Amino acid sequence: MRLILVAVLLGVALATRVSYEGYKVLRFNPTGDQLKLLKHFSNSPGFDFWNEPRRYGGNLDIMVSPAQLPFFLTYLKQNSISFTVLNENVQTLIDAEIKHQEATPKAPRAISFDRYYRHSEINAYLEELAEKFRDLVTLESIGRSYEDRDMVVIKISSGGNGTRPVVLVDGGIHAREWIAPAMTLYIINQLVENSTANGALTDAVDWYILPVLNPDGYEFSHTNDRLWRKSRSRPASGSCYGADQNRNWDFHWMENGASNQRCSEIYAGSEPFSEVENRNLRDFAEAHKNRTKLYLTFHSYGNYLLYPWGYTSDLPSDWRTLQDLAERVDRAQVAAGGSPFDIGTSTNVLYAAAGGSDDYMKGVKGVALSYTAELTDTAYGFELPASYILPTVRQFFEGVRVFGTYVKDNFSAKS
Ligand SMILES: *[C@@H]1O[C@H](CO)[C@@H](O)[C@H](O)[C@H]1NC(C)=O
Ligand SMILES: *[C@@H]1O[C@H](CO)[C@@H](O)[C@H](O)[C@H]1NC(C)=O
Ligand SMILES: *[C@@H]1O[C@H](CO)[C@@H](O)[C@H](O)[C@H]1NC(C)=O
Ligand SMILES: CC(=O)N[C@H]1CO[C@H](CO)[C@@H](O)[C@@H]1O
Ligand SMILES: [Zn+2]
Repeated sequence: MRLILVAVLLGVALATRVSYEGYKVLRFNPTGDQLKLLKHFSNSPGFDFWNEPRRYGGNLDIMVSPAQLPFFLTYLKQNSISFTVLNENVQTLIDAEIKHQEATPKAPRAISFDRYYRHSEINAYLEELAEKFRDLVTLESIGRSYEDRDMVVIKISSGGNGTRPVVLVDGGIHAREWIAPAMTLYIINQLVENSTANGALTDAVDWYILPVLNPDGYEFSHTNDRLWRKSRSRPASGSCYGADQNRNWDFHWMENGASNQRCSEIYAGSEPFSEVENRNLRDFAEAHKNRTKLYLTFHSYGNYLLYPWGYTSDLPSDWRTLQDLAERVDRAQVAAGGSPFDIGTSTNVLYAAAGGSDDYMKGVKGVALSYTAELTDTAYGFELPASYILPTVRQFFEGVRVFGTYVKDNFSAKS
């Protein structure tokens, strides 16, 4: 009986997974005119823009369904738009990933970064650390997600009684960008469990880290649709769930690079802060804004290190400081074996997007140093095999070390 039940449940789970069989990812290096043509497809069924070119000559990757492919290829030919095939069949990678996720032992065991962890495993890890490292770690629930998941911030503080400068970190605002929560977990792991090597980063600075800012979307991307991006809030009408949480912050909301169409991947939400997950982080950031000196939010992919503004191509008055620090971060991660990041404002000439968390933290919460990191530039895009997790997060941790050292050197009382 039980076996049959398990089989039935498994069947249901498998049946509800979205298939990307025959979907291809095409990579373009479009001219300005070509980009205009290609952008017409950005909200069409069967087309998924995996990224946006950040600068002239940058890459644009578009996933196309098998149904749309013949027509699209003809269109490209007629308009003399060249491309390369980045991925022949997205489902092949997803199948391999599912197999690996299932074959690799799950928690409880020492954290190992050899697979992507589920939201419940991530929270369990935080609890384990809070129990084992009572002098260093406390947890704070900042609220529940739309589907009632606990959003837990880990506070790493070796003392100072709440007077030290704070570095605020999050990841996973976009569900399918799995390397982002993995990066936040590695930072936690290194700051807490590798204090011999990293004690200097926590002896004068407090770290507040939210591993998954979109837990419902993240889980949905594990169980139903690997390439889900948005939150999972129920629409007032229609069948398109969720909003792009990185268009939903209340700073120049909807002014640029966002959509008011519910089905769009960049739907900004019905109003600023329509998404409860963002409200939760907003309130937490408000409570600690006096001490927060640096905000760092992880995404993938493309190897970009971006700072405000995203809503306009205007530069903030302190852009030199932001640029210089980003360059130092990049040098450190390159020295650790990473490939170089493109550095600049989120708008970077071509692609404005208002309502992002980095703009909000700087523009509203007054966190001068605010960055978005788009990790990895492999041909896998979001479908980064688990074997890449450890090298990726190790390399970028050296950049995180530069961020933390900068905050310590510039903002701590050094008492
Ligand atoms: C920390 O703050 C509390 C209350 O604000 C105070 O009672 C305590 O003495 C402080 N501890 C240190 C080490 O400063
Ligand atoms: C601790 O940090 C050092 C220095 O970055 C690194 O070489 C080592 O691999 C880390 N150890 C663990 C267990 O992560
Ligand atoms: C932040 O600092 C300002 C001015 O120093 C003070 O008025 C305010 O109460 C502080 N807010 C918090 C949340 O500590
Ligand atoms: C403004 C300021 O004091 N900047 C300093 C921050 O700390 C770094 C060292 O990590 C210095 O090089 C900067 O001059
Ligand atoms: Zn993203």
